[in-house]
Amino acid sequence: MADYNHKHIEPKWQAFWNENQTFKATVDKSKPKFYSLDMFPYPSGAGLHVGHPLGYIASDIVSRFKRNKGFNVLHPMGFDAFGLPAEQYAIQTGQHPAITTKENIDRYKEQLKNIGFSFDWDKEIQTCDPAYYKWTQWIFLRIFNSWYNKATEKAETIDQLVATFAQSGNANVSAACDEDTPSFSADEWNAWSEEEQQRMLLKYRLTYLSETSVNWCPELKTVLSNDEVKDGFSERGGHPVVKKKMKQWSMRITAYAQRLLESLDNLDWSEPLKEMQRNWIGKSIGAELAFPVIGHDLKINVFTTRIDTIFGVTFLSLAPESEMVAELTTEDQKEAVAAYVETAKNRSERDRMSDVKTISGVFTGSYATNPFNGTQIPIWIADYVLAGYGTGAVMAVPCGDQRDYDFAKHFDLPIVPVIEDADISEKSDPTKEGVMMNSGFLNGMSCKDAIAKAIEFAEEKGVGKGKINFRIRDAIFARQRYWGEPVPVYFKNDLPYLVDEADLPIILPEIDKYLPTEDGDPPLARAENFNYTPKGETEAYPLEMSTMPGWAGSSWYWYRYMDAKNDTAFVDKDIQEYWGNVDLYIGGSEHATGHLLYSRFWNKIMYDLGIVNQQEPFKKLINQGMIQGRSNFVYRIKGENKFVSKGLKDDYDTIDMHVDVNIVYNDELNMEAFRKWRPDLANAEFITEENGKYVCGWEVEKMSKSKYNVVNPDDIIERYGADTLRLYEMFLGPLEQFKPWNTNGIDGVSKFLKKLWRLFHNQEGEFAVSDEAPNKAELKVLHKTIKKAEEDIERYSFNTSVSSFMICVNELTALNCNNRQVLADLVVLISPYAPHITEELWSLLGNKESIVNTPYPVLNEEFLQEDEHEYPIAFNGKMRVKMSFAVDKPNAEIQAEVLASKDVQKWLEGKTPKKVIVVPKKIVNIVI
Ligand code: ANZ
Repeated sequence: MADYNHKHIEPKWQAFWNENQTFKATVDKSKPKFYSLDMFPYPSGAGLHVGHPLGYIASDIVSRFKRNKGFNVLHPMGFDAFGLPAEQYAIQTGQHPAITTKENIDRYKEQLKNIGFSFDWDKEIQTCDPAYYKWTQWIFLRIFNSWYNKATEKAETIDQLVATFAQSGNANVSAACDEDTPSFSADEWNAWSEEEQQRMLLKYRLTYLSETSVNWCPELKTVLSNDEVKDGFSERGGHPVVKKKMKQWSMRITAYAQRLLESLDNLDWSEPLKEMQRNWIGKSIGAELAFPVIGHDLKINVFTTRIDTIFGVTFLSLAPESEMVAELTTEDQKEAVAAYVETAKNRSERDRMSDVKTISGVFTGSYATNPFNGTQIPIWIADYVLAGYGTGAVMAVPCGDQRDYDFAKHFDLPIVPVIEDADISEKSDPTKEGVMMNSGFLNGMSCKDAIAKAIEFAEEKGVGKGKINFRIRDAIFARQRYWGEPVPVYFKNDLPYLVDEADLPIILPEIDKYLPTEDGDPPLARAENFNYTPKGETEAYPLEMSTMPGWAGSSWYWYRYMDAKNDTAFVDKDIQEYWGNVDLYIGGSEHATGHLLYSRFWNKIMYDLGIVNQQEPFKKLINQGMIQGRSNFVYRIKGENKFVSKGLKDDYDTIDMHVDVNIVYNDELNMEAFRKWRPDLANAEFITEENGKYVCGWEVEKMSKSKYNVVNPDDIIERYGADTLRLYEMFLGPLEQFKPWNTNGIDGVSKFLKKLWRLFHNQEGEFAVSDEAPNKAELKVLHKTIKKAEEDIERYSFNTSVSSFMICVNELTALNCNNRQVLADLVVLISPYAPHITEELWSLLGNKESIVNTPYPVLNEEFLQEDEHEYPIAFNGKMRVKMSFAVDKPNAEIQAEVLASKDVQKWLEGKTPKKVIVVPKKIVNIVI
């Protein structure tokens, strides 16, 4: 064996790991555990590009490192396999989404395996597998059977609640429940029919059916969650989204708003990510105030963070969706209101909010009274008021709020100044603003005091109270689509009931077409006999026709990995106890307010119900930055099939054209390959640089097919090997940063591995290491690298480790080091990064066991110590000269040598020093 040949080494060790089940993770209480998790991928049809494995490589390095450090590591991989793209493809081609999904998964697995990850494939999960979604359904049963007790601040079972209702009604129950929940006594409860009781319980359950206003995407024929909608269009596909009322499953995440917010503080996540969740949860401290409507037995409640501005209120505004609109609209305003509401309805909330240019609204014709000073104020309907926030009504203070101000200006409504120095260009912040003026009894106070005083007054008068509001809404838990988990619910008299646990899973039925029915029912309505006959009954009832949303399967998957094949529990209790929570989670920040919030939510419910033992699932989380594409360009002379090299393009009238980066090497175009790239280029001509080369331009852009800048890891592996790919991805820059994929530097990494290989081989290419004791210089280089590598990994700084390996190999090469002991430690250090070549070298060193479980080299600081120290020599405290001495040289000898030195003599100018002070390993001070 001579040269380093990745094609020989890599498949060999991958097969070895596979056969020996090297990465199988089983509970072993004699070792500390480490759970290293990647956000599992949705297997798309395009396969992996080099951006996808970035996070996986980082977590793999940590996982392998932790094994070397003596940890029992769980490092699994699986697939988030339900989802829209496979279903869209099914609609177009008729191919069952299960088939497409399987093909895509197979492709992903092959690609992942080529990269040499230390995954325990025995633990693989696929969310679309009935053996998996049985437990997603099982968790749904648990959630349906729970309610949130505000008194104990946790979820409890519905049975407990039912017992309380039977005994004392709901007077003493403090629950997170629907706003319209009435009070009832035990007698009333007990007198109700089973059906009436069930209907009432729906108002309490943590998952419930209710009429909600949803984001409906007519093109995708489904409801989308807020984070799936961007500027009024679906995130996937960019189709228009409209508001629609629909009976939907929701999950009561609002019950957990405060806890989700509080426990963020203790998580080791990046601050920006935590901030995104905080904003999404959106806690607002303010007050609710009631404005009586003149001539009606009706009050308009508003939520305000600035009750202190109450004397500046000049109108009220309602959301166009408000149920009060009809009642408040006077005869002569009817037409105008109807016309306005009709247009507003078709604009999404986001559009209405973000569109600052068009101010629209309409007067209802009615008036309300300011509860503080009795003034009459008109009631308007306004675009900028959201139905779903606060009370859906705003007390408008044009002098304090920009949107109120713009609205007042537009419709010529009065503006009463009540705050001195108010800055209305920004959303009001009570701590920043000036002093109250012309504001009744609040006059002259600071805003903060005025708020406290006004709330006190409102509470005394019974017109309002202090209130905390959250921006977060309950999460819709349904999709009117086929490719998702069936919801384990059937309907009897229009009321939902749970399927018996013993009958899970409810299997996704076969259907003829993956489209809604003619009547607009979801695709599952096409299934024959999609019914359920409860035990002891003969009648079959229809099952729920919507499926679960994309976030269901991913909201608990990390537990399933621990015990992926268990068919009697979602995870065995002891196993779950052992692996605990995830020690390191790596994934994209695009999941900040979706997956990462929903999984914390489910985890908290399961924790409350005693199903899991951790409050928070992901202790440490890192968002890897995206790898951007590095596009290449050629320059076509306008109207011709002629292309000019970059250096000459300014002499011609050209247009830029993206060219496939795979036929460009170090920015030099492969002209032959270019002619073969597309039929219309077969006769392309080139105007090259003087050296005959065609040089391309480049630019950093998103990696995408349309820009021809997608790099497939398979190609890199074929050419350079997986070890080079892994090292190179890390070498590109800090993990969390966005950075372009620039193949130009990959040769350097590939050369490094060849150099490493050569350390173990002689000139003839034979394996040759020496068994002599290592010398000091070699040990110093090694231990310097141990120190750096370990510190870097603990800080997740992988790029700096790679460069320290490069320096180390260069220094050992310069020292002609082929010492067995030094090289053995070195390969262990590099093995988490480049696992194949290091396994090979490890076995060449004569080891029979895999390098994977070899203890990590131990740092010995002694080898790092400098032999010499450079002393600054100071004269009366001023540094003048520097001299080096062995660190163990006695002070007297140092003093003698210093005084004898020519340079020192010069500075002494013939004087005799009064005193010479030697501070060992620090400084020599001469007093003259
Ligand atoms: C009077 C006022 C005066 C307000 C002032 C602000 C400044 P955050 O902090 O986001 O919670 N608001 C309340 N409900 C609304 C709704 N459904 N749609 C649109 N705006 C709404 O914002 C709370 C403030 O946003 C509230 O305080 C209210 O305007 C407005 F100088 O009341 B404020």
